[in-house]
Amino acid sequence: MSDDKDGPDGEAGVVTATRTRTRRPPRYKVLLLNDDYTPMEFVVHVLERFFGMSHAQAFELMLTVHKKGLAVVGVFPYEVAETKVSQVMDFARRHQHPLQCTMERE
Ligand code: TYC
Repeated sequence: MSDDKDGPDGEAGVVTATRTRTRRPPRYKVLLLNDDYTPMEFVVHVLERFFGMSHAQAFELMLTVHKKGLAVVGVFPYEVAETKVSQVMDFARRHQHPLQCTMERE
């Protein structure tokens, strides 16, 4: 029996096994590193300004970095992560603080 869904050779019921996989684009963690010199208030300001955090969120995350040495402050597509890192590094440099921000593939 052949119907409209059959191909030209009448291959009803044959499911093609090969399928192009849908890959989600890689994401990148933006990490903030602790140091002994950057003022806590400056770090809080950075987190509010460049990562859209509330003051309370920013303060809590700053303390996590201070205590643990580093923390992930956000996860983004490559170009967004790169922009955040540049913004933080430029801002810190302009204020003469040694704050370090890096990114790594998730
Ligand atoms: N450790 C710094 C201080 O005691 C504060 C600080 C927190 C610095 C987080 C960097 O990413 C940082 N002033």
